[in-house]
Amino acid sequence: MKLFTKVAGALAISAMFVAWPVSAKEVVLKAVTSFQPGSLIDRPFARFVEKVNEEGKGLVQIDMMGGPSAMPPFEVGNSVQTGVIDMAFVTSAFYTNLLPVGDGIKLTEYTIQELRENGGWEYINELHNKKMNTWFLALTGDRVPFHLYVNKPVEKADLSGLTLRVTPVYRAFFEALNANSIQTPPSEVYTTLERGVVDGYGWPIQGILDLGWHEVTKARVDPGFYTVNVNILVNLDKWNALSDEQRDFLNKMAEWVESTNAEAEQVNQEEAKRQADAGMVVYTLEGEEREKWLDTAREAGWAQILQAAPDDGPRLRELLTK
Ligand code: 173
Repeated sequence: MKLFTKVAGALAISAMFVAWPVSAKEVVLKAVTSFQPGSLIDRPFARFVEKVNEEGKGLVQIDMMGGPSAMPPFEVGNSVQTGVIDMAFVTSAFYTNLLPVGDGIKLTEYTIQELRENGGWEYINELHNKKMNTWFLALTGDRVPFHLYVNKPVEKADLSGLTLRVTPVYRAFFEALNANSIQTPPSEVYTTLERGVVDGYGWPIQGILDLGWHEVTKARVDPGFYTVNVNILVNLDKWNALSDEQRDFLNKMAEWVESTNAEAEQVNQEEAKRQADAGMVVYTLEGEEREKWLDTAREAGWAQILQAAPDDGPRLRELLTK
């Protein structure tokens, strides 16, 4: 046997022994986030990835492929459905093309911990399995409300004359109060405001300052409405191909990241203070106007979901509302 063949053979054999225990056990999941890395909305996922990579050595690792500059946010649902990526951090409003009823999760009156108890998570997961080939691993943001931010006064539950930047989260609500709407991904919010293309936009209470939007935003309207859901989804074929040990580990990590959702209440207050410190004012609707604001949000929200998903909407509503 020639030396080269011997060496190559020995290397191949040692590679088998060295590599085998790792490659058989460890899976690397390719992930994309649909929110700006480093921003508050993305933070739960950044922490999740860090913890998985630290505690999952030899079992599960996550390879972060990037954020909105690597993949447009409204494409992320398609990519995790088809297996272009294995894992996504994405809000249900960004994949209404695949699962229109998913946008209804914003109307939940329960936390994710409660939804795991009352069958809500199970139904949401089943919808994700069947309609978009994904496993609904975890939900973040359930204690974070959305708000309207504006550069013109809003003294009543009436948005006549305003053009607002929306996503599916806000469209039905703002239009029910007579606003014009323009849909954009988050990456276009700053310039549309700066150029005066819109008079305001919807966004959670968190993240305005780390996106720099306080520079082009005069005011927030209170009260907030709905709750955020930014979800960790796993391609279903990938999920099914994992070992029990890998799935158990990821479920444990999911439970952990969902437990950190409770920290949001404090962050919400800190964010409101940072907005005030940056000079943003608050228009607070009170009394009947406040009632009208919240009732319209809820009613227009559910009407939109029931219209878009007449089969699945009613069951979702039963499970999410008190
Ligand atoms: O405003 C948005 O882009 C949006 O729909 C959203 C959803 C969840 C978290 C942050 C933003």
